[in-house]
Amino acid sequence: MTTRIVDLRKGILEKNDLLAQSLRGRFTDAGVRVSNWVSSPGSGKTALLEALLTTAVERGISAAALVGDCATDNDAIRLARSGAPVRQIVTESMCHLESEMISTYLEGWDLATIDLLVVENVGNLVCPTAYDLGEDTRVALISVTEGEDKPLKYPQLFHSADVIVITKTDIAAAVEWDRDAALAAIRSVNPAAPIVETSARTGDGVLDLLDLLISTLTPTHSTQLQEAP
Ligand SMILES: Nc1nc2c(ncn2[C@@H]2O[C@H](COP(=O)(O)OP(=O)(O)O)[C@@H](O)[C@H]2O)c(=O)[nH]1
Ligand SMILES: [Mg+2]
Repeated sequence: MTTRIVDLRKGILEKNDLLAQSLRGRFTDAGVRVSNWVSSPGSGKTALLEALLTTAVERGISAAALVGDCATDNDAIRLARSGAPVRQIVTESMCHLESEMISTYLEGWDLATIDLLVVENVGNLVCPTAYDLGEDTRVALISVTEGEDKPLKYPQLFHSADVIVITKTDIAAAVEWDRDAALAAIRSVNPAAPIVETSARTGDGVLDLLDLLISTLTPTHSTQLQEAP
């Protein structure tokens, strides 16, 4: 029984990885930069993404977003306020996005006209880690309210990230965020990824993050090493 479940999971991951590779080829050919944002629910992905999309639109960067949640299109409505094209993926019982969903929800969009595509994954620190979506940049986010040790508790995600974002820095003092401890925790699982400290409230770090996502980064993550949840 256990062997069959492991085989089934392996099969799902292999199918996902194959489609992700083909998506990556399409993104590269179209010259679109793609990032996959992963964090726990409530860490501020949508708020930061709304600020980032608004800044992109103001600067004439053609940005678009796909956003995954188990239910509601609340986040797509919030993100659409930026003026960028946005589509909601409702996953129902699924705790992560898969490359097939990305492929389906991209239908009708001309990738050649998009500079930056951001995928906001379902809020979860474990499941999305195993699923490559064809992105060039995986972004792991941690808010100052979550505790400095989260990178130690969820090392697979933070290790596999190409960029690490700290969110809600405007309330860091109020929640007694220990910045040095957090940076040490991040560095112990990921020695090299750029770390961007941000606040969707003040706009701090938004431009730095945008610059990183549209610049040329070498993908370093290796989702194939992860076991499906
Ligand atoms: N103070 C502060 N609150 C924030 C910030 N970003 C998000 N929030 C709040 O955190 C909560 C969750 O944010 P949301 O963007 O929905 O998180 P998501 O679930 O990761 O997409 C909301 O109440 C936001 O208003 C921030 O930079 N500063
Ligand atoms: Mg959200």
